Amino acid sequence: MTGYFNGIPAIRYEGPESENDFAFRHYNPDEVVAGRRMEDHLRFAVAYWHSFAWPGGDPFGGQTFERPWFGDTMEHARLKADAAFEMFDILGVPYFCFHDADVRPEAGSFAASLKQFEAIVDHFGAKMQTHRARLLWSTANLFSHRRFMAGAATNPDPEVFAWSAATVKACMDATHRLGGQNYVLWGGREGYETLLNTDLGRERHQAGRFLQMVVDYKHRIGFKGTILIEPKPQEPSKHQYDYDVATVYGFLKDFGLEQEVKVNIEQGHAILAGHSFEHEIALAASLGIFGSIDMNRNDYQSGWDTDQFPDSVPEMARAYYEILRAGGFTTGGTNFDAKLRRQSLDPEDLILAHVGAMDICARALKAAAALLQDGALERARAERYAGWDRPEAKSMLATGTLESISARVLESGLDPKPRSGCQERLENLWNRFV
Ligand code: XUL
Ligand code: CO
Repeated sequence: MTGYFNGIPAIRYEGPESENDFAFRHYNPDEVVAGRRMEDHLRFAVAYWHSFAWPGGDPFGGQTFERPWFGDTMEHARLKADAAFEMFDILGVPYFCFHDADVRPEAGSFAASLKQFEAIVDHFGAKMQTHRARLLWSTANLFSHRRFMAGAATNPDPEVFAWSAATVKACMDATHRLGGQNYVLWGGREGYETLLNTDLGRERHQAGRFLQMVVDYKHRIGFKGTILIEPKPQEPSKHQYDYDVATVYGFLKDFGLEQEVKVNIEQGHAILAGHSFEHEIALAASLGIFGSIDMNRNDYQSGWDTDQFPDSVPEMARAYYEILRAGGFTTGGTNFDAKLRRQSLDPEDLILAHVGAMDICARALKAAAALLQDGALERARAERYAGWDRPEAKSMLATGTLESISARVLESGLDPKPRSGCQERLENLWNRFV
């Protein structure tokens, strides 16, 4: 025991009337919602980087947090892992996620860093024998170190491409060894600062080849998890190639990977791209590439990626409605890629941030499930498109030509009548459930 969370009890479900801060009011893992245990629907994961590696800095000031595991030695890294698994137990979360750089100190060479990484992965393996948390996904940090300042796979220097490929191999090996459910690629520096020094076509081709190598390797080692790309439009780079779901889909099609790779959608990134979270989820589902979510909001005024814990049931309900409509998660889950505010210094803050977020997601899931089960919204949607069930409409779409359609319009004296979209009525319906 590290003692870091001393005095904080394991969090249990106590129901909506509870006055205990250290209790769930809505998240009841075993409660069945729409035919599935809540825990199996939501598949919560804690993000190692924000909860255990982030020191509390912002562009105007450095570290505010003091954690006993902050430091560059392997002893620090092991202490951090021990504290992390203690927190997973307190929260009862089924999953966690990490980058290589979150869990091990970097050493003087690639080989030496790899050795330290493998030692920590062994430590995780041992912890997972005696603790419940499993690995939802891991990923390579190809953006923090200065060697990646001009990109990883898209770097003008082939040596950085090689370093990045070797790093991803190591992270995929770790994910496979720990039984991870997915492997994520977020292109933090895969983009550009200025077109004046950038060969956009060449960089995109490098990124495509890189991803093909990742998929090849997945099959060679027999990794059964899902490869996920996490779209984001900008920040840290001015423009990132994985801008949003639509852009990623075009990229996957171009490189023949649309059956191989899905997306990890983050609410804050959707907002930066000028979309809603539910838009990105619904689009990915309709394209057959929905994978997983990072559940962290952005401040709507700030214009950057503030990575805050969710605080709005109505907003999250929209997201879970789309996820349920798409059939729910398979290998994906709800990863809290969220960090405390930098004044939230205490161990309690770390626990309570997750408790509140898990409760919000649970309420949102229940509201979404109730509305889906009620069926009124889906009936209204089906009704709106009912004309397309008619045989002549079906054959027009399947085999029509402009000439044949034009002939039919002239012959029949067709005169379409506008109908209400009923938006306010549907919003009223929605608000009865949330
Ligand atoms: C950055 C971000 C990352 C990815 C993993 O905005 O979301 O933390 O989730 O690299
Ligand atoms: Co993320």
